[in-house]
Amino acid sequence: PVDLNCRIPNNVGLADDPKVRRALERWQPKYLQWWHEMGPTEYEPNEVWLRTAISVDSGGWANYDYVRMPEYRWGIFLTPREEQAVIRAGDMSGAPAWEQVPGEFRNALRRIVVTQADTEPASVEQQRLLGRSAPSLYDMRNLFQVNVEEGRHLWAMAYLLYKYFGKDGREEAGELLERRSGDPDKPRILGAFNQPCDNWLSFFAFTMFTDRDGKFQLAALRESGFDPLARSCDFMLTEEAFHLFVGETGLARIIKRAAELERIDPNGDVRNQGGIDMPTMQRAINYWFSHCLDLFGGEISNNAASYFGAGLKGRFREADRYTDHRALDDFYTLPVIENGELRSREVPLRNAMNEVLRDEYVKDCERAVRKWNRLLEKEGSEHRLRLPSRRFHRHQGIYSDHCFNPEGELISREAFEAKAPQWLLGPEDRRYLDSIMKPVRESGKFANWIAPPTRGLKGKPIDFEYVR
Ligand code: BYC
Ligand code: FE
Ligand code: FE
Ligand code: FE
Repeated sequence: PVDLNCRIPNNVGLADDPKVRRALERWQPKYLQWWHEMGPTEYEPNEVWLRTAISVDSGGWANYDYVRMPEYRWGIFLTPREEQAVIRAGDMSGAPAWEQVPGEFRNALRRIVVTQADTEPASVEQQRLLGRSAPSLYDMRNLFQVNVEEGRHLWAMAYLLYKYFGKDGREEAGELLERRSGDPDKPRILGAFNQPCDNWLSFFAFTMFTDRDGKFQLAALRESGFDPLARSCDFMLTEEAFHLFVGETGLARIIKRAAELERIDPNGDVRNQGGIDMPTMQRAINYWFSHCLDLFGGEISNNAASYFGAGLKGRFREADRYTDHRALDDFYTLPVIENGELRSREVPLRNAMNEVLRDEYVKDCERAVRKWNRLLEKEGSEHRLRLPSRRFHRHQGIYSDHCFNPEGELISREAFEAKAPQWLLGPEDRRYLDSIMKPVRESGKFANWIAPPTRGLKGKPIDFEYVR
């Protein structure tokens, strides 16, 4: 049952857990202060048509209403317990899942929870000024929906820290509100969460590619043997689906509009018409996709092997798709660099678990790219988009000390530097994007560089006043 009358709406029985409830009630004003300083501050007075989780079953969950963001009721929701949850991966697979943190995995689990938690406020910080240049009220509302839900994901992880990790957990929960995206002295933990996301092309690429890392990491964690973490992540995934929708359809709408402008312009020059041309789109894809590949960690990783072995993380749909949950006998073949050349190498499967998850991620991204290319074809454009090789522009793992072109061929650093402006979103693109991203505030109107969506949200028309 969901307790909505509590200061913190929840289905974890906070009312009967005074110690944790009081601790979270002390954290709440600090969280709100952080939101006030680092969230979409300029829009605090506005009413936004937001969905709020009020129950964990599908019917009551999606409750839509006008809400001022600081009054959004950030709550703690876990998917209800299964009768007999079991450890789904690793050495102990099949044994009963843990309701408490096992001592021997305490540090590893805390680290996973803190890393997951840290990305949530980071993304709000990265996106805090985008309201100013929103291409429509519909898009502005979607931005804010994503922001408040990332805030709720932070609550989900803060709850785990307070409930299960004692004094360390309390300290970590405090620090989550102190690190800042991009701050050289106290940066966020993972690379992509310190990159600027200051225009709407980057916002849509971020929700397409970075939130999609979230989808796959959360999917790995929903297979965790630590049941409270598994059930938290399971519920977070239901919210994540909307973030991915925003990203994938946002990029599709830019592509559609670009194809229209290409037809209108006598020279097919999309920038001349104030749109976002496909070479710029390709650079945004290259930039965000490569940074997001880094979020899966090293290709060959002892951390990954021990997380899997201990049952802290599973593979994508571990319980449904695999029969051998120990993964002790198999190998994974991947290209490594030896003596300046790419060579195949076999590594024990457990050590390649980051790469196994990255494979699922890449497949999902490829599906979206195929869809965009069908759209380009349908709209009569000759342009086609593609994902760069997973070796291109990496900052983590075995490829990060070498340079590769988007086709994945080893090249010299000089050759890479010389081509980087053609391959990656850069200062010239940012200047151009800033110049076209003028806010549009009239209901039902859209900036020139993006097509309207095919329909509004939750039965509302496209010209509904999503923010007022
Ligand atoms: N940046 O063995 P390795 C989301 C570190 S997104 C900086 O290769 P491992 C969301 C690593 O910590 C989902 N450092 O990697 C999306 C280690 O450090 P130490 C977030 C990095 O540990 C949008 C060293 O490099 N969730 O929810 O197997 C909006 C070697 O590590 C990076 C999670 O990440 C990097 N990219 O895997 C809002 C799930 N990559 O030991 C939200 C929890 C690696 O040398 N996290 N390092 O100090 C994990 O499971 C793991 O930490 C990782 C890394 C998969 C990220
Ligand atoms: Fe999230
Ligand atoms: Fe998300
Ligand atoms: Fe770089």
